[in-house]
Order: sequence, then C-alpha cells, then structure tokens
Amino acid sequence: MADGTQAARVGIVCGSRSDFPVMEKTVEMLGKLQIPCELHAISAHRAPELLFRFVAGAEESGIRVFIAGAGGAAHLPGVVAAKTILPVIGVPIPTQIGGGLDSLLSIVQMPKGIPVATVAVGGAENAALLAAEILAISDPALRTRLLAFREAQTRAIEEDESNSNLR
Ligand code: RP5
Repeated sequence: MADGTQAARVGIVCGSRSDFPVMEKTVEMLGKLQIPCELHAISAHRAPELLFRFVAGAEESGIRVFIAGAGGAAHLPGVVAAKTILPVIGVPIPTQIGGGLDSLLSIVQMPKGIPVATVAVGGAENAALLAAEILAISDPALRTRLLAFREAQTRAIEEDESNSNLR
C-alpha cells in the first residue's frame, strides 16, 4: 500500500499479511497527520533478499523512518535496523503466547549497537506518533499538526462528561 501522490516518508513493513489489521492502524494515524507512508508485508525469514532491497532503496525514495511489526520469532525490526541508520520503530504483534510476550521480547532485546525503539504489544498508533515526532524535529508544519492532535486529545477528555461520576 502506498500513498499515490507524495513520496512516502515512513516505510512500514511487517512479517506477514496477517499483521495488516494491526499495522493498518499506523497507516490510519499517519494519514490523520498527513504523513505519506507505504506498507509492505516482507518476511525477514522467508524473503530476506527482498527485505534488504526494500531497505536499501528506502532512503533514496524519501523514507526517513521505518516502522516494523512482527509476531512470534519477531526478528524483522532488528534485521531492518541492522541494514540502515534510519530510525526503526518496532511493533510487537499480539500472539497466543502471553498476549504477544514472545513478540515483545524478540523485538525489545536488541544487542547494543543496533537500536530498535519498541512500542507496546499492538502499539501501532504510538509507533505512528513516534515516527511523526521524529519527522517533526525538522518539519515545523508537522510539529503544528502534532501539537493540535495533542490538544484535541486532551480537550476530548476534559469535555467528555462520562469521564466523571458526579452525584
Ligand atoms: C511473523 O509470524 C509475522 O510477523 C506474523 O506475525 C507471524 C505469523 O505469520 P503468518 O503465519 O500469518 O504468515 O513472521
């Protein structure tokens, strides 16, 4: 999946199409912030050469941050990080084992020298927001949109009367 009008700035990759329901939440959040992105299913185990080609071509095509989601023996984010010095954000996909504890530990326990910024299990929206914050360092218009997002989030809580139980 790719935004047809502008070059993608965030490259999203996951180990299988079965991860799409989780990873599409990153696409949705990036869309709200008007950040072009592209989403691919490329298994680090089943198609490593295709993954290497995708990572190698990414910077040239305009990608500045990767988001990589995988479940179980979730090596994909770490392998992406091994092949680039662009920031890599890892999304552990929920599984039957401890709700995705296997995915979380596979992604978060990177060896020193090759970092992956790991979000919560299924934390697809936060992965998108973290990518947006990285891009916003050098994009004042995006910074303004992110601040507006935060303000709207806070206002929605303040204005929602069902958050209080007053008798
Ligand atoms: C991982 O194995 C994928 O990221 C997915 O979460 C999990 C299961 O993959 P499929 O069996 O659905 O292809 O590589």
